[in-house]
Amino acid sequence: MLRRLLAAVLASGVAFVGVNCLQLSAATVNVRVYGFDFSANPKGQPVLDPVIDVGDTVHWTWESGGHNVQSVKGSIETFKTAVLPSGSTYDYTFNSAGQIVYFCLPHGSDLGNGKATGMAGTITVAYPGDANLDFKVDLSDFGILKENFGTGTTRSQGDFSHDGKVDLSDFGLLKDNFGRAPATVPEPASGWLLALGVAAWLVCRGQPRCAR
Ligand SMILES: [Cu+2]
Repeated sequence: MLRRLLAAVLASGVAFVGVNCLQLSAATVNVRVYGFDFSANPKGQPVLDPVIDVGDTVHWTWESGGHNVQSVKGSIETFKTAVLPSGSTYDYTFNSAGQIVYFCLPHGSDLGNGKATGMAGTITVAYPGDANLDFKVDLSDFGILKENFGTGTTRSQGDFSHDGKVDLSDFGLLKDNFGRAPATVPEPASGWLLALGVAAWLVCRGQPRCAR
């Protein structure tokens, strides 16, 4: 009896893993260049460094002149502009997951250790499904999605489709990206792990004593 139940749950878990959902299309994210800051928020609001998905483009707009953007030495993405006047724009598409630090040469400096000081910013580039921003999509991300399923509203809670909800479409994106990690990060994850995680979740649902 127990074995039958387990088989049924596993089957439903695997079927659930098979859910096919929307593909995330690449987005363009705005960053303003002004004063001595780079910010995804408009001027007057708190300075915000954006979190984007792999494949997204950052569109910098110079709201004041005399600045440039350039990545620090050793960055996984390399870009550099001239010092540009107000009204200029620059686009760069980020295809590698990780944290990219950049700065303005006239008003900041490269510290040489992957960090920058003065007028500097970061672009955090993550795979869809990477809720905790460790640049891997694994069971810990599934755990976060599970905790916030139906209630979460933000990317860090599992809203990978950017629709303000944590739902099946987000699970689909996590599933499609499961196991992704930069080449330097060993990642033993496989679809099997996710299937087992989902099966455990389904077994747990409706059982108040089960640790979620
Ligand atoms: Cu500057």
